[in-house]
This record gives sequence, C-alpha cells and structure tokens, in this order.
Amino acid sequence: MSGVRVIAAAEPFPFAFDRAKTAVIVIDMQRDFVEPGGFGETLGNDVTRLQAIIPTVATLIAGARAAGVPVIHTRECHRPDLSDLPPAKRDRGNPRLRIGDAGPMGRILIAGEPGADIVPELYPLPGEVVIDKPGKGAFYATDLSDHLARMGVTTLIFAGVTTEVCVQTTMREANDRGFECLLAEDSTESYFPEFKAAAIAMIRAQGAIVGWTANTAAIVEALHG
Ligand code: C5J
Repeated sequence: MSGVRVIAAAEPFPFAFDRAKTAVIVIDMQRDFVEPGGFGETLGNDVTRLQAIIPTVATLIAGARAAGVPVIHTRECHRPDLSDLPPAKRDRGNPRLRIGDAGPMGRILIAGEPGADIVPELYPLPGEVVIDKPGKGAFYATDLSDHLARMGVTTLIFAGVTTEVCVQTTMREANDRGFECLLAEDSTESYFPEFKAAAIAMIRAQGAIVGWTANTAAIVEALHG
C-alpha cells in the first residue's frame, strides 16, 4: 500500500506522491450543475460539457477505490433555513432562480433536495466522506481538514466541476494548507472551455504554483503501479 509513485507525464514536471497518504476529492458532481433541467442549465449554461466527463470521473473513482485510496465527495449546498447563505451569494447576478427557490429538481442547492445530490453514476459508497459546503472552497466552514488529518492524507487528487470555480478555489485552499495538489485534467470541466484552459494554465504556471495536472489514465496507472 505504501511507496512513492511518479506520474512522469504530469505538468509542469513529474509528480511524485505516496499512495498511502493520498485521497481523491471529487468536487460538486451534483445533479443541479450537471443534468439537463437543473440549476446550471437555468442559468443559461450548456450542461452537456459537464455531463461528458462523468465516465472519466467514474474511471478515476473506480481506480482509487481499487487501489485502496479514499474518495471524498463534496456538494455545494445550504441549510434549508438558508442561515449559511449570505445575501451576497443569494442575490449575485440577479438570476431568475436563486439558491433556495423551488427549482426543477427541488429547492436549488439545498441539502437533502434531489438537485443538490451527486449524480447516480458517481454516487458515494457507504463510508466515503461527503462534505456539504456552503462556499466555493471545500475547506471553508466544513470539517474537511479534520477528516484529512484523521486519514493521514497529504496529497489530494482533484476532479469535478467547475474547474475555475469550486475546483480551483478548493485547490488553492488546499495548497495554502500544505497539501500537494494534482488536478485530473480530463476529470474536470467548466461551462466555459476558455476558463478551464486558463485555470489549468494558472494552476501549473510558475513551477506548479498551485499544483500539477495530469490525465486520468496516467493517474489511475500510477495509483496501481
Ligand atoms: C459554481 C461550482 N460554479 N461547483 N459552483 O457555482 O463550481
């Protein structure tokens, strides 16, 4: 189980990690962001871009599980009484539908509602950590740090949506907390292809200032190597 693995094809240079101290974190693969008829689509986004990565994320999750590497899932959602939803977030952009309103899949981004849950294809197994987070970053106002400390995790492999919002924010939070961070390039997506490309470029610029990136196939191979 222990032992250092190296992903030679990672960018901007090879990525070494100890599998025994690694977790995969899948950010916000929720029905409201990914499925047709959800909140993401009501905001005018093309959700087919996000739907397309589901099989690749499934491959990453399966590879981690088979290697004994923990998988952590996050959901961006709020309490039903909205006590953890700042007005600045609820009102931003003056959208037709706001967080907490009745939407096509229940109340939008409210814990326990169908739309706030993870897509069935990537559903957490019993016992896997699921973090409900009120912010874009998964460390803000959650117990993620405690879980990672308990698990002895020092390296995080990132997947999920959207690349430049919740994935990048969480990666930056993790980087500041001393975690080694790797983004699975083809297991993340944005409604805006140019934002995904820019986020990946920013992450690995200046000698991996936020972290590394690599393809899912190379990551899964290294997890099993
Ligand atoms: C957004 C997210 N884009 N999960 N949330 O609002 O990236």
